[in-house]
Amino acid sequence: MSEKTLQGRILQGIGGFYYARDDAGTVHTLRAQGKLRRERMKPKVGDHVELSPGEGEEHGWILRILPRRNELTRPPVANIDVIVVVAAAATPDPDLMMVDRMLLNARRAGIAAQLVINKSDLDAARAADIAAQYRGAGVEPLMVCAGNGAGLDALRERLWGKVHALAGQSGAGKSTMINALYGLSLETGSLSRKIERGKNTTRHCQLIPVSGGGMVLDTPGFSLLETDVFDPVELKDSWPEFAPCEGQCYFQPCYHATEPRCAVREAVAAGEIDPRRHERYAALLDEMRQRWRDRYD
Ligand SMILES: Nc1nc2c(ncn2[C@@H]2O[C@H](COP(=O)(O)OP(=O)(O)O)[C@@H](O)[C@H]2O)c(=O)[nH]1
Ligand SMILES: [Mg+2]
Ligand SMILES: [Zn+2]
Repeated sequence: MSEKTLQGRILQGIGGFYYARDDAGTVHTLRAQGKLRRERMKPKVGDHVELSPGEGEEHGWILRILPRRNELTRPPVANIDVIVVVAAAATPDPDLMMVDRMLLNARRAGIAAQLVINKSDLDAARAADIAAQYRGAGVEPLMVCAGNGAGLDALRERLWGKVHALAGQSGAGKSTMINALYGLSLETGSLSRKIERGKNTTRHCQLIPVSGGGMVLDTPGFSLLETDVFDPVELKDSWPEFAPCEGQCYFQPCYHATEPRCAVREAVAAGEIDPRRHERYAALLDEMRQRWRDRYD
């Protein structure tokens, strides 16, 4: 093993091999050291690692995984800066319950979320209405049209230098958006010939470095729809627009669902919080209460 150690970031992992880029931009082919395997520390795409580079045709080794800032299980990725939740204004009809679930899961994972409403060319009024629903929700909605590029400069600017992943309904325009943002061609664009060679069409999740020092995660079916079971009283913490009301309800704690003299419900009635967003919150709360009751079954 080489004496030299470097730091790198895992861009991709396939069949026990990992591809990590060091600070100088060199991509190393690596395997995880036995010690990591024994400790069941499985490297994830996005991990910062200490590595020992291979010599010649030999692969190198991942010696250590540096502490993670955040991580997801499916897909197994770590240290994502922003999750871009993409919803189409039309075709397919936007499923805002799905959007809210994704925002919840991003928040629970400790990852910032950016809401992007695509296909604003198809229904500008609907796009604006969706954006309005997320006022105060901490996702600064952007309306774009990946098809003709409208709004993409603003989005690119927000994502500049960040490691980001796009999530959303199939057909919402995620691939089109990534290609339009970065001049990529996801189906054919490859990180490295070496990785591609001899592989079939199964797509793995990979980080693609883009201009500005950021990276975009290319992954088949990033759903972000699985929520762990947790105490339903915590659910409200993932609705930033409720925060100004916190502590002002008659009941403490308050679930902000059906309680009388609830400051959140009053804010909804006063038009300060979007009623549809609150309605979906109440539905998710019912679901979590049920799951919480059934958690030992
Ligand atoms: N009208 C319109 N169509 C779009 C736009 N963005 C993507 N599409 C189309 O929507 C379809 C699905 O896009 P795709 O990128 O494959 O969606 P994905 O499943 O989220 O990756 C394709 O036919 C795209 O051409 C847009 O801004 N406007
Ligand atoms: Mg796609
Ligand atoms: Zn309340």
